[in-house]
Amino acid sequence: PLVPGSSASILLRGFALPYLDEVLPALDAIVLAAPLRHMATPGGLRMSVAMSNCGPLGWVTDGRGYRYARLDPASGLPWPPMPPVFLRLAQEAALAAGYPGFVPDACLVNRYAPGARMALHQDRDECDFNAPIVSVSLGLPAIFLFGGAERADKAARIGLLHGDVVVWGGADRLRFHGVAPLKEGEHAVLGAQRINLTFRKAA
Ligand code: MD5
Ligand code: FE
Repeated sequence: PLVPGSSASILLRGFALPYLDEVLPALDAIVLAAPLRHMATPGGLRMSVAMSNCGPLGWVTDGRGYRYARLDPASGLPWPPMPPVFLRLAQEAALAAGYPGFVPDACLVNRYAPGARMALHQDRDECDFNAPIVSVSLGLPAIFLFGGAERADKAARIGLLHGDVVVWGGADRLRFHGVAPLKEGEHAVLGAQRINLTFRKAA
């Protein structure tokens, strides 16, 4: 377990590393077609994390709320397709964590520059909370905040490194979670940023 009392999430250290020769060029193509952008929360605040998506559905936020959308609001075009290596990585990680048959239809690309953070929240915009979420960390290390079922519950701090994959499932799927402000640094492969790929079954 990730922390005592958590049963259904698994941290797979370095699981993504063998995939990166294919993943990184595919990621470059995605952010060329659907550039990373700072979206606004429903309350009108600019998010410090820059985001894009690939796959049939993409997570978006604006003054109308949070939702999954088939089209990139910036271009009016469908999001770039999910590269086969992304799907393979997500499915093989889910299988390794005990979740066979995971078929993600959304991949959110989160880009953290130094100082960027994600406040404690739950992922509740998906239709099926029984499906796990697979997250892939790339670039600079981050401190992940793994909270409880209530916002006020104390969060455990988990260091996530380049190539780490976490499969969030079962009872952990609806825990509050976030990312502490990214520390300055220069990663040998990714430079001064952390990228997180989050694979979900949204529909
Ligand atoms: C990140 N992104 O590192 C994280 C990885 C997001 C987000 O939180 O919403 O884009 S996904 C971590 C996650 C997902 C679902 C459940 C739990 C954690 N959890 O129960 O702790 O950019
Ligand atoms: Fe989240």
